[in-house]
Amino acid sequence: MANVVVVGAQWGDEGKGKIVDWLSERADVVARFQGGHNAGHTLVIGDDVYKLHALPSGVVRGGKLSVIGNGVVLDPWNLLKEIAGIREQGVDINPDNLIVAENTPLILPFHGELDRAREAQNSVAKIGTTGRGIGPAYEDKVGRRAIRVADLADAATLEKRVDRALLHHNALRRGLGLEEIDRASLLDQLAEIAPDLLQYAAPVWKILNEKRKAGKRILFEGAQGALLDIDFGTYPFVTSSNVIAGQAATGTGIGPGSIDFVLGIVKAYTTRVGEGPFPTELEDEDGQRLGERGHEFGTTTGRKRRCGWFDAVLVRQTCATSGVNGISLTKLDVLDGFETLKICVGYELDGDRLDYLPIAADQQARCTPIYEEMAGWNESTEGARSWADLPAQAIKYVRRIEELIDCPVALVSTSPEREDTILVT
Ligand code: 2SA
Ligand code: MG
Repeated sequence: MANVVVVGAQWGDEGKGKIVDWLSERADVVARFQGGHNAGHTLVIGDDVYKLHALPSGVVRGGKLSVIGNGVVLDPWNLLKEIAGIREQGVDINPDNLIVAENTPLILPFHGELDRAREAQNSVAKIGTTGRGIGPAYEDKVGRRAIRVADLADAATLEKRVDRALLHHNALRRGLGLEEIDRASLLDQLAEIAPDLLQYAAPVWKILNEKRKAGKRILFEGAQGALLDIDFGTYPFVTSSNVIAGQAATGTGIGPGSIDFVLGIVKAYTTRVGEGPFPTELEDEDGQRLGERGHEFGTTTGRKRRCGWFDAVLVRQTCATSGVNGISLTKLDVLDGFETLKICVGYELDGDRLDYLPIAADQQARCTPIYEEMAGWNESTEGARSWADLPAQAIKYVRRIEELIDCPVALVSTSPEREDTILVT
């Protein structure tokens, strides 16, 4: 398999970090193609724990090229801080092993301020964002007033870009009761950071196409999950980027035909952070137990995640919109010891049975899950490395999921340790 795209197939936090790290060993290039530092990927390598937000997971492995693609929105201060922190852990990061697309839009301090002001304002506007300025930065990209990496190289261009952005943002800020942006100070801040960031700037589309032609293997590392996709997610309770696999092409500048395999990462139950519909959410002891056993707190904001049963309807849907060729099922061990497990196999809406989640918000709210029950298992599956290590009921659970989502299971992950992975052949 040459070029692989890894996407979250639920609402994020499916355990992509571990799988990406596992796959990155076999890749020459690891590229991010959407999102920003709202992502949080935890990598456990031996005794070392790395928490990455904007950096691709490949950075912690030597000999790989890490790429931040144009589909990402990038906070330069945050990136440089993250690089410094990872360097302190003994990892070498330099312009030879990290490149940033020149056409990547920047997240500036006023984007975060706007994001947080809106969230604080009233319940109509609240999405439950990470407060990192992701949404406002993408708004500026689409509104053609973003400041992009390459703009930092020329003072005159930068001033023009800043003026264009301020025209829009100062008007907005007046409405929200925020102070106007200090133009001179912003320009100073940008001038100060420019050389540090520009050393990583590169024509990513060109380099990736050259790598591809030279037969190098590219791993595209998705962040968040397909149900947070701006088009196909539970809008408006979504993130502001396309998260699904097609974005790997537009978010880096390679053709869709260069993608050989799409791997969907799927947690053996369901979680979500922030507001929005969640049909199989459990507000009882079972939900509590999933959260505790699964350590369901966000890597990025530390927020407690909402937990619920596995929703096969939603995963079948996200496997379709991302063209998933195989899934990696993670955190199976969290289900150890449950007497009964439930899987959502359809929804009931106004007396009808649906096999997909409708788009209309009022209909989503009225959908009630139709569950299939399965007996659980008492044995521990933690650390299992082969099918033979799994109890029969756990195998049944995995096989049933495979059937229901209409997509084969390629990997099963049974602990955060990278070696605790079952390769399904
Ligand atoms: P934003 O800040 O505009 O992107 O927030 C909009 C919604 O998107 C949700 N969101 C997330 N939900 C789960 N995990 C996220 N990041 C993971 C982490 C990383 C991952 O561990 O922190 O799995 O890739 C993430 N990022 C955004 C957010 O809760 C809002 O509902
Ligand atoms: Mg996460």
